[in-house]
Amino acid sequence: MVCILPCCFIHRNFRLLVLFTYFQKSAFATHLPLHRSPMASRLRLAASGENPITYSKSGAGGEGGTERNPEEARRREVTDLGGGSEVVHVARFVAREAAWGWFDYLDKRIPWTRPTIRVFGRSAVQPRDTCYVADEGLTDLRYSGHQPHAHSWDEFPVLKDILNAVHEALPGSHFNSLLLNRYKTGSDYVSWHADDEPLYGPTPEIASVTFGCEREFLLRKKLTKSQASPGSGEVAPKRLKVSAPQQHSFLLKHGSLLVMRGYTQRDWQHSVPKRAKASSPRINLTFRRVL
Ligand SMILES: O=C(O)CCC(=O)C(=O)O
Repeated sequence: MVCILPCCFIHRNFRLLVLFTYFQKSAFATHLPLHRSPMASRLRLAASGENPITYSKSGAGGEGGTERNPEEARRREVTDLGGGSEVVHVARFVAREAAWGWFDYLDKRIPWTRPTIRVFGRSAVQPRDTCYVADEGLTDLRYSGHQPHAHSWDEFPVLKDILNAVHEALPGSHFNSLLLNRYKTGSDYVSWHADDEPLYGPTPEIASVTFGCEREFLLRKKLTKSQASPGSGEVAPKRLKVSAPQQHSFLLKHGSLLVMRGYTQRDWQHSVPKRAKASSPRINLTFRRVL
């Protein structure tokens, strides 16, 4: 008896100690900075049910690596803008590490220029860096009085990898040209416009892939003629009531894909406004099909 009592006491306390250590560990584990390790970030994505396309290290920034996750399609968000216009958003299109590999490659290897363009009859330096890549023999692209030089895909093999990934995600698409933009800081932007140049036809599909700093992408409905000049009728209305255009906002994150379809270019405009808080560069690729 003398011997049994201390033994029970020690045994019980030992169990308590084991339980305490276990709970302390698991509670601590949930507060570990998971995002710091690349492996952990993949685990975190897997745990959250997000299924990015993943590329082997050699594919990111190298040529050809394509270890893909075929379940990527699950995470797409479709926004019906009405009137036959649609936007598809895939927040995790490219896995984080691969996307940083591509960012570094594009940042260093693309021959970025900042051309002078014409806006509302005035010359101005375009408020972002740009580059254009296209198949040979296509109609030249011209916007804001500027005709960019068309580079060949062969100069940038990584762009072919990204193009293949986009084609895989969007069955039936056949992009043959690409406009690249680099926003160095939050002061760089693209103002309201539509990619409604006739060379893309009436219902172009435009696929936009983002790397680096996340930025807001805005869409607003174009005003109809009567909305744009409400006083132009025979009888002037007593009070002009111009309603605000419909607007949508998407936060385009590192490795995301946004697709504009249907009549989006005919009926809507888009922009990436200045943002003081965006302190690091963003690279955006818009894949298009010249008809
Ligand atoms: O940077 C973006 O997300 C948009 C680029 C764009 O509007 C364009 O290339 O026409």
